[in-house]
Amino acid sequence: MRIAQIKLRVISMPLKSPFHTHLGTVTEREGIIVEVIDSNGISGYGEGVAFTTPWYTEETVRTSLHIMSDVLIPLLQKNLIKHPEDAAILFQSIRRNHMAKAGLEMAIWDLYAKASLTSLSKVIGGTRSEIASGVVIAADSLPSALNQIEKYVEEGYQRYKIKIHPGQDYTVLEKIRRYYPELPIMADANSAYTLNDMDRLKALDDFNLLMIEQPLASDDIIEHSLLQKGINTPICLDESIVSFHDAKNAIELGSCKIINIKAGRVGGLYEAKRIHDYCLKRGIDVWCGGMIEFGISRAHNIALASLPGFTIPGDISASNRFWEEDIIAPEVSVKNGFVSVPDTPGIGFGINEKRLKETTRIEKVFKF
Ligand code: OSB
Ligand code: MG
Repeated sequence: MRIAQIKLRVISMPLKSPFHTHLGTVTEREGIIVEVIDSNGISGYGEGVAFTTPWYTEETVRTSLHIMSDVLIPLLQKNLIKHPEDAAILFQSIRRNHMAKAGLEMAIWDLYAKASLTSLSKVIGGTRSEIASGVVIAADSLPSALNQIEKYVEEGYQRYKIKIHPGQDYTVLEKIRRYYPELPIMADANSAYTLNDMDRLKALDDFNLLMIEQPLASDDIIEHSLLQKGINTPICLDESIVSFHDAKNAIELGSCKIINIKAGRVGGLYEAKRIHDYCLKRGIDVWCGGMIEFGISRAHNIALASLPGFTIPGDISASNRFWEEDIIAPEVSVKNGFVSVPDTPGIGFGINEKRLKETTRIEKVFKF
């Protein structure tokens, strides 16, 4: 593999409707579209999924752009990459900055798969031809949450994730359960609770939730193990798991029964796959998390979720869940609750050049 050029584009797009969590509201999404071009003119695409501000992890669009431009791309310029795993291992010399690393590493995976005329799913060991699709409800009121659920039920989604925080938990879930006694629902707290809320979280056992995601601190593993001993609802970790090492420790300590894998959060597909493989061996269910992403990252998520251990529907919704018009063509669509896994080379989605152009705010080119 000979990299000839890398293009970074910072894009910006409004969401169709605001995304509310207790940490803040997202109305406009910025992201970094990474294009890695080889000496034959083949382009591989990745997406830097950090947000504009560091509300979910410490990275931002600007720190990612800096780390990619001034640290990671120079490493790629100095070292020959024969396989995407070489890039993942090369990047291990740099601490953290996982979303910056993942954006580049995943573009290299797409390029590698395209150059091998193989789908990305197949290259990483995917076994599914379609994946079950779940959707997130991030509303600022109960009526709005109920409206959203009603709409998404019509669209056929197979799992519903409700954002909760103290005061917007028991009563909200109770109402939802009253209308939808059988719906597969789960809750995501994005670290809104502490161990002092043990009773409050125990009370949620009433609702037969598939799981509760990241109830306690974003960097905690120990306290989650104490919480899991006190409640029946399975705990799923998101923010706390930023590496294979974290996943191993959390499983060992009984801090969670399920892991949400996001390639961006753990530094790329290589690390995501290591976590997946370990969980599969240990009988821990995993699912693919979402980042309010554009089509490139969505396409990578589809390939990742085609691995055998992804047994629970993830946050992989249709392009039209968030966007009027996505930057890929065709867009990701959900039919009868499933997204089909492309079998064409690479991520299997093309670029909507017009949409990419009109949303691009910054463009940087690096020649090799
Ligand atoms: O906590 O899983 C999360 C979105 C942005 C940042 C963090 C999270 C989320 C979501 C999923 O909940 C959004 C999606 O479907 O893309
Ligand atoms: Mg989460």
